Amino acid sequence: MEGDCIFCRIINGEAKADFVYQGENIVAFRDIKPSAPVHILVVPKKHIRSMNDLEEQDAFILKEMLFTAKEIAREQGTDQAGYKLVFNVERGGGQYVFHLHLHILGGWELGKHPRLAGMPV
Ligand code: DGP
Repeated sequence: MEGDCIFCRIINGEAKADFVYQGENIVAFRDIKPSAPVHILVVPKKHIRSMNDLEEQDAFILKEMLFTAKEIAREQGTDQAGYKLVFNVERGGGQYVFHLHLHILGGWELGKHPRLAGMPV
């Protein structure tokens, strides 16, 4: 727990979030500033600053994050159409909150993903 970390405060119930999953090691909640129709953050309860700080002993956390993301994508109905999983790493990678998290971005109509604009699909 880092006192000034917003994700630690959400995990501890000191700040509100729209949770979609709460497990022993991992939680997931909706991003406050969504950049996709479905935008959910998968967050370990343990405070780890970024992917750069992930240690071998925490490999199980990464595994749980990925499998939880896969399950949430299915529950949100975006698994078949497709989705993105993104880790932003440090400032240069666009990281803003320095508590490890995995973005699930999806819910676009088939062929309407911004990356595919102008491409024949
Ligand atoms: P990143 O750039 O990878 O660090 O993304 C951090 C995301 O966290 C960003 O998309 C906005 C989201 N976010 C920041 N503060 C809050 C908050 O207080 N609540 C929720 N639900 N999301 C937040």
